[in-house]
Amino acid sequence: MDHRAMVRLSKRMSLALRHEPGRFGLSPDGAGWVPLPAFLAALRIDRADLDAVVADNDKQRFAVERGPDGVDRIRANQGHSIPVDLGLESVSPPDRLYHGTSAPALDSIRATGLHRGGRHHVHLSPDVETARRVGARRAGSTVVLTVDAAAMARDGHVFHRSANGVWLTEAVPPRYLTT
Ligand code: HQG
Repeated sequence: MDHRAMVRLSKRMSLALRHEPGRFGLSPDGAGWVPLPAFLAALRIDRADLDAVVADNDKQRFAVERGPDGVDRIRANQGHSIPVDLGLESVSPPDRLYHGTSAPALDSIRATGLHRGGRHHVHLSPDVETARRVGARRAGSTVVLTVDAAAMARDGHVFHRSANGVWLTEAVPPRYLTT
């Protein structure tokens, strides 16, 4: 598979595991896992292609492991819009986290803070470079906001870190944000 084919397959896998499993005839369990044999059949791919995407994925979006029934299973590490409980523990965050977005969203973010939208959490990056890449997916010039995660944690906001290092929290009120 060339790089473009891998990106295309990664997007289909994300769609099936995070957003529209029903469209592929799949029903993830409560923690988001799908048995690998069913997943391969639903997406009409073979194990080698799947392993290539899982291993090479720039953001380690997927986890594959042996399930308690002895069957391999797969899930997305984060980013779901379907209801799943990833079972992530709450962890205390670094003092600062970052959020990349686009300039047109700034007024609204300054007024109401960061919202999770269709996802389960607001996604925050551990460093400016990563946040810039996330923000660059949007039209308009990229803006990186600094989140005072230390103050949020002091004030009782809960943070999780996904298996691929993305920081997650319910919402970020405007007072913790600076540009
Ligand atoms: C914006 C990708 C206006 C927010 C990335 C963002 C990430 C507001 C957009 C992961 C707002 C939501 C998540 C407000 C938030 N007013 N706009 N009050 N609050 N927004 O895609 O953080 O490739 O749901 O700034 O790499 O961009 O999917 O979130 O622009 O890790 O693995 O609303 O998705 O990972 O967009 O990206 P998203 P995100 P994957």
